[in-house]
Amino acid sequence: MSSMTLYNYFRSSTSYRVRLALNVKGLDFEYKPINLLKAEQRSEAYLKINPLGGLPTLVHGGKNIPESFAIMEYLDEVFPEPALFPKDAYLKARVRQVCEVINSFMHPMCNLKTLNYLEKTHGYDQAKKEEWAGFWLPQGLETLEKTLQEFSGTYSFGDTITMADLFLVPQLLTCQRFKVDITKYPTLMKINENCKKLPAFEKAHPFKQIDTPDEFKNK
Ligand SMILES: N[C@@H](CCC(=O)N[C@@H](CS)C(=O)NCC(=O)O)C(=O)O
Repeated sequence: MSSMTLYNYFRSSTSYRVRLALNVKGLDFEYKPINLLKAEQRSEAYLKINPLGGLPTLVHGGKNIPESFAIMEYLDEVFPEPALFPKDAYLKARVRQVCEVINSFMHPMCNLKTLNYLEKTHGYDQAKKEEWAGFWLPQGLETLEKTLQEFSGTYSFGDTITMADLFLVPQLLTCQRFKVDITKYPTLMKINENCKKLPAFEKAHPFKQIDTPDEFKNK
């Protein structure tokens, strides 16, 4: 049995990021599904390992690590090959910038707890949620497009996969889910298409997981 367990959910973009990091590094892990729609992330047992009730959490050698970015940096330190950051300090900072735009600005806007709050407190239906997403997410996409026009090659930073790609691809799928038009961003589209061809990305895709409902399989 693998010494790593990932508590995650097929469609969670933060879970998808970590699956990508594990696959890129060729690491085996046990997949523990936590169903967000059944609020399993707020069960007493899960809150013991992740007090904020967010996915994913990695358990490695009996120690748990919540927060996707913390998990991915940990994996990069413990399993350094292939490296997820460039060696150059400036480029490394710009890779982190991309990750942060996604992690701190874009992801929280359409997180389940944010949308649940809007629904319960302000009566948002699906159309209003899409309008909300359509206001916030393009601001992040424009920033990413401008940034990656400067740095991209085949992938976000030149021709080597970095942490930036592992954040970008899942976030673009979330944008599509909320009907945000990603075709307006040619650099992001190019990177997305190139990444999606890689086996590590194919394997991590939300529609290919053990907890993927039948309606999403083989799409
Ligand atoms: N910053 C955290 C966010 C974790 C998070 O909230 N993940 C979402 C899934 S993408 C979640 O579990 N949401 C549950 C909820 O909002 O109740 C991370 O990167 O791990």
